[in-house]
Amino acid sequence: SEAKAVFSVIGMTCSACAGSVEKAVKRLPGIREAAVDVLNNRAQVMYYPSFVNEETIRETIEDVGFEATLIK
Ligand code: 9UX
Repeated sequence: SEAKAVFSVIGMTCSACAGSVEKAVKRLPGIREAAVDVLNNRAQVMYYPSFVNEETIRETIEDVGFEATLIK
């Protein structure tokens, strides 16, 4: 089954920032889709909980250089 997580992502100032977050998240195992909205500071991720969890996704966003908080 599939789950959805929404993160607040602070510090993205351009669409290339959003692109690097999307790319990093999509490289994780168990990700179905990642969509990053730079204007609203949001990242929405559809994932398979058997393979990856919200904290791993959150830490991956932080590793790219942005502050990420799970909001949903
Ligand atoms: Mo360009 Mo966005 O260096 O922070 S990727 S501004």
